[in-house]
Formats: sequence, C-alpha cells, structure tokens
Amino acid sequence: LCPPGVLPLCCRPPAWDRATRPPPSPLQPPGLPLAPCRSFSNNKIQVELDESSGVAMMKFKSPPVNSLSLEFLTEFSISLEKLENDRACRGVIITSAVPKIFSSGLDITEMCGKNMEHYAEFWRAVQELWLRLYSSNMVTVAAVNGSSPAGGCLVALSCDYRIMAENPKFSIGLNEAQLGIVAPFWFKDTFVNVVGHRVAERSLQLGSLHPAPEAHKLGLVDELVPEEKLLEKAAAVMAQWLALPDHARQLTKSMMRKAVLDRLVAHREEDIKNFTTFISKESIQKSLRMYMEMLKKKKG
Ligand code: CO8
Repeated sequence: LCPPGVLPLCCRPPAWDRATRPPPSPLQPPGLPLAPCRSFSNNKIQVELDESSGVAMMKFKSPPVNSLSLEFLTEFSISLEKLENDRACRGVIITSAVPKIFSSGLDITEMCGKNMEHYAEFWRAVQELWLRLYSSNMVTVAAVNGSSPAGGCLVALSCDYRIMAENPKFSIGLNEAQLGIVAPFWFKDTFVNVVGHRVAERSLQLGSLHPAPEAHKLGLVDELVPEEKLLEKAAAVMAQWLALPDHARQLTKSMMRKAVLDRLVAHREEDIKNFTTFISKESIQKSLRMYMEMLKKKKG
C-alpha cells in the first residue's frame, strides 16, 4: 500500500511488457501504415514520440532560461506520466529548445517573497518531478545542450545517461551554496550516486559550476560531443540501452536507486517543512534577492 502523499508511480509494478506494442486495431484498414509519430505540447514542454523506435524526444521550451517554475514542474511531471503510461514508449531523451541553456534550475522567483503555502506547493512539485524522473521505468537520456545549474543539473543527474555539448562555455553543477542555500539531502544523494562522495562533497561545498570538459572528467556527464551531434549520439545511446530486455534493466535500476527514493518518500512532509522554514527566513530571502540582483547587474 502507498503511504499517504506517495506518488502512485512509485507503487506501480514496472511495465515489464513496455516493449510490446499494442496490436493494430481491427478497424485499421489493411495496408494503411500506423502513424509513426505522436506529439503533444503544452506551454513549456514539447514531446514527440516516435512509435517505431519507442523513443520520445522531450524539449524544454520556456525562454529565456527554462527555469523550473511551478507551471514548468507540473507540465514536466504530467508529460513524464503520460509517456510512462504509454505502452509504445520505452525511452525519453530530454533536451532543450532554448539555445545555450538546458535549464537554469529552480525558478528563484518561486522561492522569493511568497507565502508559506506557496513554498510548500512549489516544493511538493519539485519532489514530485524528481520522484517521477528518478524512478522512471523508461530509459532516460539527458542531452545537455547548454548551461545546467542547480535544479537543471538535478534533472540531468536523475537520468540514466548524460551527454553534454562539448562547449566549455556551458557549465553544470549543484551551485546552491553560491546562492546561500543548501542542496537538500536527495539532491546530494543523487549527486553522490553519480560522481561519488569525495567529488560531490567538494563540489557541493564550493557550489561549483563545472565547464563541460571538467564535468566530463569528474564523471558528472558521461560523454561530450559536438553540439550538432548531440541528438544523434543520444539516439544511438538510447538504442544501445533499449537493446536489453526491459524487465532486467528496470529491476537493476530500481535496485540501484530504491534506497535514495525511499528516503525521500519516508520523509516527504518533513522535507517540505524544512524547506518552507529555511526559505522563508529573512536572511535566506535576502541572499536570494541579492543573487537575483547580481544576475540582472551582470546583464547591464
Ligand atoms: N530563476 C528565475 N529567473 C532566472 C533564473 C532562475 N533560476 N536564472 C536566470 N533567470 C532570469 C534572469 O534574472 C534574467 O531575468 P531578466 O531578463 O528579467 O533580467 C533572465 O532569466 C535571463 O538570465 P541571464 O541574463 O542571466 O541569461 P544568460 O543566458 O546570460 O545566463 C544562466 C543564463 C547561466 C542560466 C544564468 O541566468 C544563471 O546563472 N542563472 C542562475 C542559475 C542558478 O543559480 N540557479 C539556481 C536556482 S536554485 C535551484 O535550482 C535549487 C534550489 C534548491 C533549494 C534548496 C533550499 C533549501
């Protein structure tokens, strides 16, 4: 049974037979090809599912910086759920339609000058997205085609594989400390699971944003490729992962990630309380305001 407040997704049995496409409808006129592609789009995210390969392409399209606002997070979670429930979909490539930016992380304006109810609603949406993505039965490949700080980095870290454009101007990392805030334990756990304890500890304490070549050296991203080859490479990696039986891969993924997922599920309400208490402190609000001002000044 699901404990209260737990995503139904976490409690669902894995879709072992996801590889099996539904048989053609008896109403389908013979000789007419099935639609090879299906797409859906909302304000912030566009998704295209290629039914012949079982791979969906999810593109963030929320300029200027794909910041993870409450609306973005909600659309992201819904899009993932749709794909997860679609028997024709076995994998998703996550990338950005905004030049030079993968995602600028959590939308700081959602954490500034709002009331406690808003902070709680926002944080629940952040948790929800992470729980869905990290526990996904699909193969998830991040094609990181731009900068990806903080929450943007978490999205990439939560995927099964990360390929980044080899442009040294693009950086990635959990830079929360630079904003005067602290990455929550499940951000940290996800990071440790990718790069190991020592690298994570140093990088988190310093709030480092690593240029693409350094991120690759640290193991934060698995591969670097020229930007124009990114999606082609992501498709090739996806095909490799999908060549394995879904059930073996899914059970292995679950075994590797379960402890970290369970920890948040068990402490979800406490984590929301910690966040709302921390973020509403005047000293933290002041740090965030100063950080936003710094971003604006940098521009002018
Ligand atoms: N949230 C809201 N607005 C943002 C964000 C953001 N994360 N990032 C950028 N913006 C805004 C800028 O203020 C600017 O607004 P305006 O046009 O009104 O001046 C606009 O987006 C464009 O930004 P830039 O001019 O800076 O665009 P660039 O292309 O030059 O640079 C970058 C893009 C590299 C993404 C740069 O904007 C940047 O570094 N942004 C900050 C990224 C960041 O530090 N994000 C951290 C967010 S916190 C988080 O994700 C985890 C929090 C965990 C909370 C735990 C608490 C307990």
